[in-house]
Amino acid sequence: MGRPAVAAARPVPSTERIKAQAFAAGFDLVGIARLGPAGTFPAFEQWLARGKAGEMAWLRRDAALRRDTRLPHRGARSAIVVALDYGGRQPAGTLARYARGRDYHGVMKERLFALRKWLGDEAGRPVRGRPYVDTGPVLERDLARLAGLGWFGRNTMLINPKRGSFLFLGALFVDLELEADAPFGEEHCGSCRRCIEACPTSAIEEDLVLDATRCISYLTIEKRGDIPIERRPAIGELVYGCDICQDVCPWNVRFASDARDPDLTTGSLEGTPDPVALLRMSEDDFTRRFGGTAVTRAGRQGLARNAAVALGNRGGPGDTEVLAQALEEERDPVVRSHIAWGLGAIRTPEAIDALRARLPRETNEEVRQEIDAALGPRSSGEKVPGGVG
Ligand code: B12
Ligand code: SF4
Ligand code: SF4
Repeated sequence: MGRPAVAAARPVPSTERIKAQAFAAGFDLVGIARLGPAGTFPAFEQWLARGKAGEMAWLRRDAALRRDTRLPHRGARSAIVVALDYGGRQPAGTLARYARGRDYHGVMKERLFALRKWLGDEAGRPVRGRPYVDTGPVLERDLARLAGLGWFGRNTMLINPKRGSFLFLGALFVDLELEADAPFGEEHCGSCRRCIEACPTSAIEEDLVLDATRCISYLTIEKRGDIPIERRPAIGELVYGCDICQDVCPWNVRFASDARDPDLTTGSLEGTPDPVALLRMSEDDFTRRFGGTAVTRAGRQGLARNAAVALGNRGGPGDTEVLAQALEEERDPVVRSHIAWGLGAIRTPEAIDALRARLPRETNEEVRQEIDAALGPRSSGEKVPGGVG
């Protein structure tokens, strides 16, 4: 009996070939970074300490591992850092562009696993390593800058001078010593402050700090349970995520491209889904419609809650009736609370009648308080965005 043939180890492919393979796999930018201390970790620690992460406890749990990119995956030496352009030129809508296609985590990881296999085949030995796409304790923008892919804009986005910022970032960590690219050393925001001025919730502070607790992306995606009342008016009609600080950025105005990647665009969701349909969705409807997309992160409760806020802010013809009916029929108290708020925001005599009619029948204490507040005098909100991005 002969022993199975073992492929002889060969030299690792050159960085030029690795990059060509990554481009062939569908990535739009590729750079190589040597793993080591993350330069912006002190900024991340301060951001956490100042409470800017809100309730994103998962960021705190493994915070220390973000200090140095050698920590998350033992034995890794280099990262092949990639960006995938998801098409900033798609029309603006109430559903952020990044979430309209198939979930990018899966798309990018599949490609990075294929790249690892190709590396192993080429080198004649298995290459150890793992892909990171928003899924591990890695400061991905820090790593992308280190790999030469772009600079940190004032809106904190990683901006590439030829593609703008409508990019997903990811990295394949490998146990190979690869020749690293030069870090991106320039900064091209200059005196521009358009993102700061356009942000409807004033979430962008000076010095590249983003207060996530004010950011519509956090409020509509990451925040569980209630959205703080004082934040609801400024969310406008957005139902999932926010692209405003990228839409106004001159680098996107100039360089954003059409959505081209078939893995992301096939069967993609409409940019402005009907909030009435979102509010009325059952769990099964939600899974059928949003399964396999990034929208699953908010869950049915989160999306229906956001739709109630959007309807309250829109206050269009028929919205009072929709909310009044939902106040009676909705079973989830978190969603019901936001429906009550929506009626209070619309404030027509019919909306007030619906709230008054519900109050004696409402058994949930939190919802009762929302109805009381909605019936009371309106508190002044923040400025409301005129459009949807
Ligand atoms: C938590 C998180 C959020 C939070 C907080 C965002 C934030 N800006 O902090 C919320 C929910 C608000 C969010 C929103 C969005 N996110 Co997000 N998010 C993340 C996540 C998981 C961690 C980010 C983090 O560590 N934040 C902490 C702060 C301190 O770091 P940072 O914002 O990245 O800031 C960097 C620089 O600006 C700089 N910096 C910050 N402060 C300072 C201070 C000084 C002095 C200096 C020198 C530098 C500096 O250093 C940081 C890099 O280490 C990353 C994935 C990852 N693992 O990295 C995705 C990620 C950043 N998100 C992404 C996307 C697409 C979005 C949205 C566009 C989605 C949407 N349309 O709604 C918005 C954009 C909002 C915005 N303007 O940032 C992409 C960004 C791609 C890119 N081109 O930059 C990432 C990389 C996911 C991915 N793999 O593609 N996100
Ligand atoms: S994503 Fe929207 S809310 Fe968040 S910082 Fe940008 S403009 Fe402001
Ligand atoms: S809008 Fe202006 S300040 Fe903001 S990230 Fe873009 S170039 Fe920088």
